[in-house]
Amino acid sequence: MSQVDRFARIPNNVDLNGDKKLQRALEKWQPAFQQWWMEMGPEGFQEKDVYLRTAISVNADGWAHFDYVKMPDYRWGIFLSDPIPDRKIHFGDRIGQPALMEVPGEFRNILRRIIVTQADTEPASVEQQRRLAHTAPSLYDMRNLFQVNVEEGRHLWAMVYLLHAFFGKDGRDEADELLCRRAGDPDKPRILGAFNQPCNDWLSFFAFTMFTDRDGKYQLASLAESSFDPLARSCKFMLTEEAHHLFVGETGMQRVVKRTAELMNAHPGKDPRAVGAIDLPTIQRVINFWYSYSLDLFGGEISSNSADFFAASLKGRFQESAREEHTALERTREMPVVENGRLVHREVPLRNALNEVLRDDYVDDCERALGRWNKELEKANREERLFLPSRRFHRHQGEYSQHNFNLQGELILRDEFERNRDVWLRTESDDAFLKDLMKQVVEPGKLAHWIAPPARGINGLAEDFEYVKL
Ligand code: BYC
Repeated sequence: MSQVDRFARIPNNVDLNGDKKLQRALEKWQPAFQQWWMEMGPEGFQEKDVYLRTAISVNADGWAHFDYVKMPDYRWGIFLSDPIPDRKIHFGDRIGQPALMEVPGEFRNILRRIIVTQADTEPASVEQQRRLAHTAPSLYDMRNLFQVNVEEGRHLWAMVYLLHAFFGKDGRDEADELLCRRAGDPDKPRILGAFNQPCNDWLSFFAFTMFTDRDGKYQLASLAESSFDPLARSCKFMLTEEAHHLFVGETGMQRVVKRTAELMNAHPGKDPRAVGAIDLPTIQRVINFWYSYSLDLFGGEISSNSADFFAASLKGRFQESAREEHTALERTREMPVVENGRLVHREVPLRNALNEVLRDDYVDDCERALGRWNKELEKANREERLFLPSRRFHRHQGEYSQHNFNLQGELILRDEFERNRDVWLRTESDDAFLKDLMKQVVEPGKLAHWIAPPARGINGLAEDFEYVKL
């Protein structure tokens, strides 16, 4: 088991103390990170005591410690899951060879690009969410927001460690750049589309942690299969923390849907907005918006990059180890593509379709969560149902991005899309309504009118525990 140094300036289980050059480089990056956190982290709450969990080991039983912490004092550290002795590469063109402990020259550029892309999403999400605490529906939710934020910060550390440790000066420069780009800034935007979209209300926050963080789960899981062992082990441990972020999103949406159904039943015939509920069409539009941007995060349906990543054994499929065939050669994947103004089926070599294969697993997972939200409607005897739009709807990357589709995935003309835009996608007036509705609630145990209470508190504590001391 790897030794965790909890009390070092940078907590770690990678023996930083034994590599003075790396330690110095990371200790130089640390104040820049902290400055970024003060500038771009949660606005207005940096001095408050927050009941947070901090990673302190990589043991499955008891990896986290819970206590009050001021966010700038959070112990962001570097944790890799324990190594597997004599690990062998289990997919791609290098099956059977020993896992890589260093970066081979020929893979340097693509591996760096994968790591930088992963890294860039972490600070981006913190930037997108930095003002949300001002409208938190409860102390419980505010605390969850901060928990997600500090852990995204730790995930940035996980990737920056890899850049510093394995990519020399290029890696250090990339690590500096990660603190310079800004979510939504037209002059220095974040790399991937979803991370430049505004996330200014809690319905968007829950949809983001449900759909966008869930892309994170699938990307991290495929990188946890990587032949580059330090990346695989970093991602494996990140997934442990990620599970809570997905919980926040999925149950947050569920609590909103539940409350809406209650208020609709209590006030039959009334406009739900007039009785302080978030109406189902608004919830659906917010789902459509974040789901479609999150689908884009898997990249193009047909991608030579994905084939290269797999061939080089750098990025596998979801649960690659559990699959039967690990070369992904000699198989194809059928998918609809647009040709001459019509949707037709095309057979694509499997290696070029791996983004779509990963998207399949993601879509199934999203459908499962939708089922739970609809269960709330069913339990309340409502007939309305929420749904996921077609994966072709409102896409900005890949095969479908040059065309227009309706929610069912039928090819339509641009005019028709534009005529329906405000019915299908969140509008400025939705944003204004949500802004007006969402007011901060800070009394322990109390909740905003538009959301149902959580099923239980954090870490076995009561719902009215003082999760943030204001
Ligand atoms: N926006 O061959 P293509 C998370 C670019 S989220 C903008 O179609 P490829 C988290 C692409 O970079 C998980 N650009 O796709 C969640 C390429 O550009 P270059 C993050 C995009 O390369 C919430 C070009 O289009 N992790 O952890 O097979 C909170 C053609 O690309 C987009 C990763 O992304 C887009 N949506 O796959 C906090 C894992 N999509 O190179 C955290 C690492 C594609 O021609 N990244 N492009 O300039 C990857 O594995 C791949 O880069 C992608 C794209 C899956 C993103």
